[in-house]
Amino acid sequence: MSDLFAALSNPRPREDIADGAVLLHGFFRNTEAALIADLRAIVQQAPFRHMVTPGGHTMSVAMTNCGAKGWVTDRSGYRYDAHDPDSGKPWPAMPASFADLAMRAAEQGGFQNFAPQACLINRYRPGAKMSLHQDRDELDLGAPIVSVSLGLPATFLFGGLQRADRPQKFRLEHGDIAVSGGPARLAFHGIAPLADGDHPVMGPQRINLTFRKVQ
Ligand code: MD3
Ligand code: FE
Repeated sequence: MSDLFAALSNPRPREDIADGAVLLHGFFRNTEAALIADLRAIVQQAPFRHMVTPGGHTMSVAMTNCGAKGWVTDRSGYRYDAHDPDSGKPWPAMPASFADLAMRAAEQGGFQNFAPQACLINRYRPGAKMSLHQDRDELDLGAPIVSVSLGLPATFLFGGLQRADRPQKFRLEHGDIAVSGGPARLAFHGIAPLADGDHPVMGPQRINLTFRKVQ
């Protein structure tokens, strides 16, 4: 594809949403084959599961991980763990296709040398949501979080540093990447209940990959 055609077919590639937060629209559109093949292999080794929050609620989003560490929750709390609690095995390694994409996106967002240690993989089926929350289980809050969306579109809720701040809404589509760091790193955010649909590549679901430096 020529650069001119790429630019014409992706008219709004970059959307700055706050100081430290940017949406990169269509970042991997049309080049997702390796990413999706690697995703399928991870999910075969470490299947999606619905985890339980410390409060005893089963999450509507199903999750798995790849990388040296994975995010888990159960009745005892949230933590990063090197092992999949369902199998006792280490999480699948982070594929180069994942790490390279995250690093290139972080660079576009103004964060050099991003080296993700964990990739949390979220699966939303229609109706699944993620309530407003902060990501604060990572020790190094100087590193950004890079999030990659695949499949059905979602409404991303981006609030402020206080839970009560009214969130702004942004649409996240297949191929979009969000980079959140700096002053936006502790912003409250969430995903509205996923609307019904059937994505041509991913089927009736949305998958989100979030890349994190944990330690
Ligand atoms: C803004 N995931 O896994 S990604 C999560 O689409 C999570 O599955 C959502 O929130 C999802 O924790 C949203 C976009 C995102 C991720 C991390 C952020 C936005 C963020 C951290 C700070 C501010
Ligand atoms: Fe989050």
